[in-house]
Amino acid sequence: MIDMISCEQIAPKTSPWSATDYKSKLKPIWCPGCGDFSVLMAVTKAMEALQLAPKDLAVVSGIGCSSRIPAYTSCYGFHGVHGRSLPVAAGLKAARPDLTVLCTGGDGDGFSIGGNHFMHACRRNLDITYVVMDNQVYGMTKGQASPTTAPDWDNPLTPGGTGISPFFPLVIALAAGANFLARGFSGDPEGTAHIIKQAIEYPGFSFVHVLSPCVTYRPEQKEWRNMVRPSPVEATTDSARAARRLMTDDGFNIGVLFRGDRQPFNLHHGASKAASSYDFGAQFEI
Ligand SMILES: Cc1ncc(C[n+]2csc(CCOP(=O)(O)OP(=O)(O)O)c2C)c(N)n1
Ligand code: SF4
Ligand SMILES: [Mg+2]
Repeated sequence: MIDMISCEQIAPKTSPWSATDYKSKLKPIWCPGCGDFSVLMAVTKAMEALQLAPKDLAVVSGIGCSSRIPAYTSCYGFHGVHGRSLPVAAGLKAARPDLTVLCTGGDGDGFSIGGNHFMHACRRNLDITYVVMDNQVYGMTKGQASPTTAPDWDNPLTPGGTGISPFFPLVIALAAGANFLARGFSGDPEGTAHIIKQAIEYPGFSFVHVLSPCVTYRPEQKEWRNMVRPSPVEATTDSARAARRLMTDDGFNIGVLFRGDRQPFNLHHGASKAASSYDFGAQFEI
């Protein structure tokens, strides 16, 4: 189901904005202890740090527990179709380049059904920020393995594990052309907020991979708290160095990892009067 809401109705205040001003009146229905609560907090704290008026912000998502973020924020929101958040975000950015567009979702939404869109969003490099809450499982549909699930995760739906190598989102994003790469952890909402703020400020396609435990279907992920660490090295601007680091990374280094120098996609590239949607439509008039 697709919902579009008017932010003027629910965020009538003016600046200065607090993190609470960016929260909607809806109470999240996530399981107690779900990492997504902290990611929501990080998103609203990043918005506060940026002091962007809610009318200038849009949060777009697909389907999944993590994809409920637009319902819980008070800016423009679009809770759309499974795996299709990035095409919607791209279309919105193309039509309204003045808006800050944040796309949010899960590992199933973004890397499985939405995997092709993920690669091409990186390649296209529109000025969008994509925050993925990775819990290495399909939480909403009760615990199936996702593309980031380890091959030996033994559970009733895949006894003995899938036996399939996982997808490495940051490596794929780098190879496909994303301009800013970072990893966050839901257990550190302040740090994640700072990362999301930097990602929004950075030109081009920014990808923030957030480790966000699913306490219901992957309770062992509570251990991530003891496994994460700040990245031992500063973000690099060299894509070859970033590739080497990411290929040897164990998945628990937190921070900004890569800042690229690609120019964001020029929305006016090749645009001409003849190619405008008005004239295109006119070609089909009968
Ligand atoms: C086209 C389509 N296929 C499948 C589904 C069922 N479905 C809903 S959410 C989901 C997976 C969600 O996993 P993820 O994106 O990792 O989010 P999480 O719930 O873990 O946060 C699936 C398969 C759907 N809604 N639409
Ligand atoms: S099923 Fe998992 S991801 Fe979904 S709300 Fe519960 S803890 Fe969070
Ligand atoms: Mg998931």
